[in-house]
Amino acid sequence: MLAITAVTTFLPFSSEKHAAGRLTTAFHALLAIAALLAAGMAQAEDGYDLWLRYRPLPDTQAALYRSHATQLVLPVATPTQQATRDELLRGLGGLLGQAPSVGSAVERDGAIVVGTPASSPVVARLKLDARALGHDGYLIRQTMVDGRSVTAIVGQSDVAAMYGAFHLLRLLQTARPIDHLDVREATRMSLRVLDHWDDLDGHVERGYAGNSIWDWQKLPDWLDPRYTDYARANASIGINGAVLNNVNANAAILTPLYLDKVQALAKVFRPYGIRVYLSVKFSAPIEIGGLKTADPLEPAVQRWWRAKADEIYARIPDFGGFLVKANSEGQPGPQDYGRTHADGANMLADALAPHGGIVMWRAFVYSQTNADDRAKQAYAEFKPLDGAFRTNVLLQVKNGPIDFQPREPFNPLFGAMPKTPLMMEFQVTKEYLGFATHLVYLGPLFEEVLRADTYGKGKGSTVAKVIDGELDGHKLTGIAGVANIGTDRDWTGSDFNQANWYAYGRLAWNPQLSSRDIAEEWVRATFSNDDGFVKRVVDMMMLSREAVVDYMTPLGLHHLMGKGHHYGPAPWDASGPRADWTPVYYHRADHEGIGFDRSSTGSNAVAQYAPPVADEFNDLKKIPDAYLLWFHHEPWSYRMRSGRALWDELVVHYTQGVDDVKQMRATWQALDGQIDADRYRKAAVFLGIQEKEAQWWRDASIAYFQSLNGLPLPAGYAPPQHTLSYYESLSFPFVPGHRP
Ligand code: GCV
Repeated sequence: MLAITAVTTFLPFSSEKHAAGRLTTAFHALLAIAALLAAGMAQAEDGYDLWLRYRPLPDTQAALYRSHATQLVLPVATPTQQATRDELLRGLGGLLGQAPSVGSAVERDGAIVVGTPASSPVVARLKLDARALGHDGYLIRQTMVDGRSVTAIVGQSDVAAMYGAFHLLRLLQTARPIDHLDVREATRMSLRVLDHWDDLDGHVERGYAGNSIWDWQKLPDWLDPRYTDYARANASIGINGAVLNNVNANAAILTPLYLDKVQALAKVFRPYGIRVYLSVKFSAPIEIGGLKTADPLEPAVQRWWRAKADEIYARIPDFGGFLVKANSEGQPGPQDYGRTHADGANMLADALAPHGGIVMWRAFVYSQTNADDRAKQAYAEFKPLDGAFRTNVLLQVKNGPIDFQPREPFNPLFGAMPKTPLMMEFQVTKEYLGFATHLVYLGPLFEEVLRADTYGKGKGSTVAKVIDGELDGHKLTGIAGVANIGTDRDWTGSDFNQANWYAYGRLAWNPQLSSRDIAEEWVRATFSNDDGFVKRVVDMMMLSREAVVDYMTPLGLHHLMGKGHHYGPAPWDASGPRADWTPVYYHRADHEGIGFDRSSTGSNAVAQYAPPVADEFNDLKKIPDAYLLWFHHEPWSYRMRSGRALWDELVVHYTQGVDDVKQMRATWQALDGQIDADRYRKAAVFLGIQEKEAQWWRDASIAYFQSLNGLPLPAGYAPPQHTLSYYESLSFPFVPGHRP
């Protein structure tokens, strides 16, 4: 079985496009052997193949599809066209047990015709108009060519046609009907980017899936086949950009030594429509340029960046641009020279503009010397700069005003800067949601934020419409996800974490999609098309986000984790170096009550939202329970909608979180035997870890808050398993993803 995995995983054509034609015959033979060996056997799986497993479909299903996949008619002149052909051969061969023949003319009923009007004479004759679908959009239509029935996949660009091919494969993998297809797909998001917080020494900041997949030491010579498989996976969900290095950037990435390596990666990704971007350090002109200053208004600094941009584009003509973390958490920036964020962003934008590059400037900015509520600081900094940025700058804004917590209200910058393209930043890696082992499907979190109504231009001004440009007429639009990818064999530290990469990509393509539908697609492609299995696993995934909120930070609590490494609960922590990194700053609990008063009687953070939203968050009668303690400080006896006192309600939620994990575990246990043993067992063991850690979060939190309020637990609720001092004594010096 291992041999089969190796065949499907490391097919040489995935990195050697030019040799693809010669290898097709060998490929067919290998597929036939693989299909024979696989028939009737449960195949060992290690998660490497992600949602692109292409395992044989049941015979009846495969037979139905075979009649619609008799032949591939497509051009193979460019690397993207070859990659599209290779993926279809791989996918159809794996799923149907036989790969179609490849040709340039339709020779039989059931051919699949792929291409653009410019690249394929057959497509040109079809006169199917995909122009309204944009550069990346495609259509899939059943139609006739010379009296033969065909499935046509048509886009305006090679990459669009490739996206269409992946769409067709997805339909097959998820056992959807493919006769009478009439699909039209377009995306409104021009930049759909993964941000890697990967350091040059292989460490991944907040990475829980091993080391960085970029093997900088062996680049540019050794091109790990993983790079191609990474690109395939991203292209399959429409991701079209990768920021290769950490926003806490090392200036060395801009030296020729590293630019050669970046160039090599860009070459691997290019056929898949993926551009590379780099995080840059604002002080690079000093660190690697020999200048005395990095002042953005200094002509020598401007010249340095222009020359650097020229140097990069000489190597990588389709280089995407820069991502910048400036004047944030110790990073240098324009404010070091008394300049604004706009001054800094515009200087870089001017250097990139002649080449068509863009700047993603991060709004994740707060300062320990600012006495105001941390949640208000980014808005205060950036809102006055609306309209001050060049047209090739996007402001990259985290989904919430603090930092990727299990639940935050949407960031008030969304809807508040109509003249500036705002780019969403989600975190796909689970820095605050249980690292690799907790099963937390992030689709509902992403969906909740995207559907939140900012009221920026009246009712219906959702965050999705802000970032996709609809609300304010922006053409340059984008979304970024902090990647959860590493060298672990399963890429993401657990099979279920793959769903978060997948969901991020699908929502990046179309922010209106439903997270439940995406979960179903993913489960079908990743595990099984058995309807009963799919329903139970999707239900479990949909429950998982609320579960983590409940066992970690219920009712609007936030930022209660251990300092620095962020592993486990530490609500008691009031230690240095700065108040806004301590849990006590955020929960403000004492003998009387709990919560951060951000209402009009407190920090007045509510005033940063449009009036209908501000009013809802400000008013105790209107605020949803989920945000109560984010915006209000209330006595422990505060009467909740449920009729319970706030303290009792907190305990109920903490306990519910643990119970939900127990239920998820039981669901998974009942599915034993329905998928391959290895992936089943890993998820089962991880759910066990999650249950232990959920209990730990509940108990430590309850023990601490009870030490302040001295109140009894509601009847029937178990006391913490250990004393508060036990929880406080735990120490974790070697947590992944963090350098002590
Ligand atoms: C890359 C949080 C994380 C940091 C991260 C930072 C950011 O503070 O803990 O690891 O740094 O956000 O997004 O810049």
